[in-house]
Amino acid sequence: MFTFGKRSAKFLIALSIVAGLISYPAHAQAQKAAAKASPATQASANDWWKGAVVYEIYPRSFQDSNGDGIGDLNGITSRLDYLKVLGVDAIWLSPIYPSPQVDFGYDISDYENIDPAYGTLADFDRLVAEAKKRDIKIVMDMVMNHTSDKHKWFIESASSKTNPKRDWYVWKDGKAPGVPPNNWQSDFGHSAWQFDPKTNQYYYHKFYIQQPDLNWDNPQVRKAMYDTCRFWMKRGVYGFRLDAIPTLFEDPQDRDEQVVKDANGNPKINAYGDQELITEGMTDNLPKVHDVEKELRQVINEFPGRILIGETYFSNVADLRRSYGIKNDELHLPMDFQVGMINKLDPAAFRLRINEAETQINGNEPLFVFDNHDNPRLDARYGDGVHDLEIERMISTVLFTSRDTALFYYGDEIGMKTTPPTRIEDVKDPVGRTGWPKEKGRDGERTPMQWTPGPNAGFTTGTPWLPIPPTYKTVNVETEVSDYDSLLNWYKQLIELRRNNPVVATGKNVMLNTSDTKVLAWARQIDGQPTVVIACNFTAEPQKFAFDLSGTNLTTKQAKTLMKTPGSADPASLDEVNLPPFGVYIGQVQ
Ligand SMILES: [Ca+2]
Ligand SMILES: [Ca+2]
Repeated sequence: MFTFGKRSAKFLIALSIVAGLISYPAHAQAQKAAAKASPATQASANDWWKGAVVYEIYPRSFQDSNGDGIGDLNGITSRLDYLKVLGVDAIWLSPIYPSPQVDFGYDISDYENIDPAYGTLADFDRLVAEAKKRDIKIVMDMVMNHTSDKHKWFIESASSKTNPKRDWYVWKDGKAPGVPPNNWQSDFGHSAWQFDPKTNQYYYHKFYIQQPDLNWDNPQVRKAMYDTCRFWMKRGVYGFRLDAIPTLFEDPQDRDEQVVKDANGNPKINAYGDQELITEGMTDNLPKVHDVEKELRQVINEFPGRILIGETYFSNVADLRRSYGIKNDELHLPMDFQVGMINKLDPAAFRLRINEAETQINGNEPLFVFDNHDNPRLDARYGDGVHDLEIERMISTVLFTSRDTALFYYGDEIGMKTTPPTRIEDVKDPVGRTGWPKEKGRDGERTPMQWTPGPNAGFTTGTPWLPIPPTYKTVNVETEVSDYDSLLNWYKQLIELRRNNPVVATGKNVMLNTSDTKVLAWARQIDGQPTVVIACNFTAEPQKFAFDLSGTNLTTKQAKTLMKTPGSADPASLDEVNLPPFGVYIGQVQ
């Protein structure tokens, strides 16, 4: 049994649900009342995604329901109450389609079914229905750049040069016998061209050999993929996360990519031992992508309230802005990795990037994301090994109290640690097998969700497909639920603050103390409503911080504390905020 200490009744009920002590329907009325006040429901229903909280589930690793060691749809359905209480508005499911699993689902062999490892279409329908009861929307991953080489389209395409589906993929002659058409490389290492002896041509694969690229210049390909989107929207799916969307097109002249040079003018060599190439404009980010994004938006618009999220790794805000469409007629939410992947605790960099998202994307909604299934978890990219909990608290504060749609990755909320394999024979991700030992692959951020301190962390009764990290005894939902100062409860409170305070949900972002090198501070404002101010200490030393409100219209320095680092004192005024190492203060100006 848990000991709760002195907590509000509301919090007790919520915690009990999280712990699975009572079921959701018993509490439905209280949730409904809470939902009434939420800004998301005040906005027009079709704009539900603005200010929403989106949770990425890697289905293989979330919850196993049948003891085969692999997470599945029924497992996800059994954890919806947890997500409801956490405050999640939508779930993005990494791919669950039939797949040979060469790239764990990002190699799809049938776009309109469910992989038997994850369940059935009936299981999927039940997941959608149960999620809907809890006002949680399902967003599917959609992989449009390539299929599996086991997809019937590719099998037909590869069968002969005259097959009607030959032109559905990117086939080219070699430059000479044994020489590929050009120097393009796979993002997963080595040449992007695979020779097919049967038809004496090469096919192009931006990713694995088993992931041939579709030819997006072919209108039949476009129609097939758009119909697939309709298929899932009819089943109640609320939109798509478009995998690798900037890579749809390649240079029509097949020109070589340029080699990146190091400081001495020598070719730069990457982790796979290949020369690093400049992909921009050749196999990445071609202008024609925007034509497809516009067409997709039209397809999406056939169903109200549906959204397009983009996997858009851009190096500048202009490309990000362009992805929304010149007339805001492309992606609703291209991911802004420029904030989340700064990967060092530099307040100036955070200030610059957050402000760009606020001021340079035509007033559109930014989508901030700090973590996903392709990158080491937060501890590995931002932690110092000493204050990881405090740093993760701070990062989550930036995520949930900025003006954005907030996307986070399963396990972030309990502080799961990156746990890469230590021996090559244990590596499941082919990226790690190709790149070992420099590149250990992505297994380390895909370990099973840690639910309990019990056997296999409550993930499975069988043998988990990836080992459970040793941290699970303390880093798990059940343990953290009963600790008021845990990261899990910090997440829950932040999300609750965002749901209940319209200024935190949608107010404009105004950066404060803009030359401070140690503290990142900003204000959230809506005319006529109390301003909310936030300060995050980006250093391992305590800071005495004074908010500089000169960039705002505020005249008072009196504030009510909304949230603060556990154990720290309420400040007497905004001139004297004592921030512990990596500490956080959120106040409402009076
Ligand atoms: Ca299973
Ligand atoms: Ca492509």
